[in-house]
Amino acid sequence: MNRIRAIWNAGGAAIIGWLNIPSILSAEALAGCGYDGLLVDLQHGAATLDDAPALLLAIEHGGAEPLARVAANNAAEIMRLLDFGAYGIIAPMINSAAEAQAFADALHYPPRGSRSYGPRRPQRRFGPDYLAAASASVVSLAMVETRDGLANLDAILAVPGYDGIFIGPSDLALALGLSPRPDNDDPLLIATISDIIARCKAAGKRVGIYCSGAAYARRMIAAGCDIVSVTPDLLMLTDSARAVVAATRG
Ligand code: 3PY
Ligand code: MG
Repeated sequence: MNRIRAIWNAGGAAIIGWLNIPSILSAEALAGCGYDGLLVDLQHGAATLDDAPALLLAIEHGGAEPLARVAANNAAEIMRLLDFGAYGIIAPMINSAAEAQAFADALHYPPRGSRSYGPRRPQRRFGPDYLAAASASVVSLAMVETRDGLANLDAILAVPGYDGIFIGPSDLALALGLSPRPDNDDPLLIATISDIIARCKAAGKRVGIYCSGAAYARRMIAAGCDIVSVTPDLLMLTDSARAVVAATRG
């Protein structure tokens, strides 16, 4: 069973980490730090599709559920990541019901979707029963973070075959005419996030959000989020490096 889905089924919220740095050493180590899942960011992180198999393997070996954000809502990329052992897919900038439908189709084998069969790594985890387990083994979140995505949210939510919405607060801020900044608490942004959460709940979909710090992530869980990401690896590294240098200078 996918760890994140198990947490959801038990009524909890999942906490995931976010990798911008394509290092198997830090991926494996961070995966053992208590995260429920660890995500390889192929959109804004440095990892390419070629880096993904080793990173996903290192995350699974380290003890967290391996996830990936694709660079774009591209069926071929999604299917390759699933074959390499990503058990969660986040697709950026979903703007319409048709885009949500294309996302859902890529995630499932026929007759439910159009995924092509060749599950190189999942077969090792699930054995010969993988086909029966495949759909439930993956958690899937479509990002709503643009003006079109917001305008079409109800139609996007009406599409079956994916778990829910993941909110990108920086792009969402831009869509609202605000400036993107970490853990933004601009009242318009917060009201929009609350509205998205409420509409996801009403539609029976999961909802999550990208966070920079623990306080914002806790606030978002309290607001109803089923999954939060906290804190991107590069930010943790630079924050602690600054603190160490400052403490040493005295
Ligand atoms: C956003 O905040 O727009 C994101 O996509 C998080 O990386
Ligand atoms: Mg974004």
